[in-house]
Amino acid sequence: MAIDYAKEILEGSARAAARLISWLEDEDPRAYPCMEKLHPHTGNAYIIGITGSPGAGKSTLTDKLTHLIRKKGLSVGIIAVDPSSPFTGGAMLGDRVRMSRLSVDPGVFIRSMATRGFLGGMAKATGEVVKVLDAFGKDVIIIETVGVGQDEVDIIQIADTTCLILVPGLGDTIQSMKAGVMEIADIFVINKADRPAADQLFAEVSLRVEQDNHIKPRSWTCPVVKTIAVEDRGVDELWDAIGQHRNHLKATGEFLRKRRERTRQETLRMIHDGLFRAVYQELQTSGRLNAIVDDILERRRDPYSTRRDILQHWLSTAKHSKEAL
Ligand SMILES: Nc1nc2c(ncn2[C@@H]2O[C@H](COP(=O)(O)OP(=O)(O)O)[C@@H](O)[C@H]2O)c(=O)[nH]1
Ligand SMILES: [Mg+2]
Repeated sequence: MAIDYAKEILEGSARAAARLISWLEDEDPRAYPCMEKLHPHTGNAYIIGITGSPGAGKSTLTDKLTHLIRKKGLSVGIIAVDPSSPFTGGAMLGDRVRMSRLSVDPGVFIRSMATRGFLGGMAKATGEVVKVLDAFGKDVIIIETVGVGQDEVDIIQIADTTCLILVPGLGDTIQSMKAGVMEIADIFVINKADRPAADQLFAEVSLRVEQDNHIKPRSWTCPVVKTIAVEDRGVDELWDAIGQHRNHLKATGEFLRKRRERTRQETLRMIHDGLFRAVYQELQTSGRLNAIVDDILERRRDPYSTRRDILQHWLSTAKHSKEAL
């Protein structure tokens, strides 16, 4: 009998959720029958992205925000993605300590993920984990990630509302900010507002938002919120801003449009992955791959007609490869 984590998760088992997530991270094929069963129970959670430089206060803010959301009677799932500490676990340990009070609350599920550099990518794994927590019944899911590379931009695109955390004096001046980073933000947060340079950064960011709106008018004007995460200040305002953005998305139809686009991308990616895996397996098991590479390397063949031949061959034998799908 296959282990039915889906059933256990729907019955409220955090242990089963954790196990299924490990399978997903390892791309263990046993995860997929469970995910099929969970799919009808997904789509209800609201997804918040918290991004910014290391040390900006993302974990502290996530912790405080989570306490606030819990007080409103909603449950929370937290996914901490930290590509800067792939194997050491240093930053993740820090996050765990910071969120220690939360970890004893059954209404909160915390998962740290480190990049492993596998083919599937972090964004894919994070998207799957979001679905598990969604089906598990979490009302709000917070993804904390360092906002640097493309992988992180992809991760943050999973979120309905993205908060970019900026800090005075961390080199987070508006000039140094890449256009792409500005564009992914729905809400700007100036954290560590206890620092003297906070007002200046606040003014800079506000001006930049105004200018950007002028150049390229958007139906949503990004609010700029000041917080002092360590003192639990400004967190109410942040939660209000998130609520306003959510209302805006729903009222304009943008919410559904974004989710539809995400589903479309995901469906195409899954077809892509599935086909690739099937063809790759066939090449591996038949032992043809090395010979093909030698042929191309020694100019006996070219990669273009080779691709066509491989796909044609695979299609003609596809019925034998059915189990690979
Ligand atoms: N002064 C001050 N320090 C803060 C504030 N928020 C967080 N910190 C501190 O900044 C450091 C990094 O915070 P952390 O939440 O781990 O940042 P992350 O790397 O973005 O997750 C910690 O030592 C926090 O105590 C704040 O509002 N003011
Ligand atoms: Mg952190």
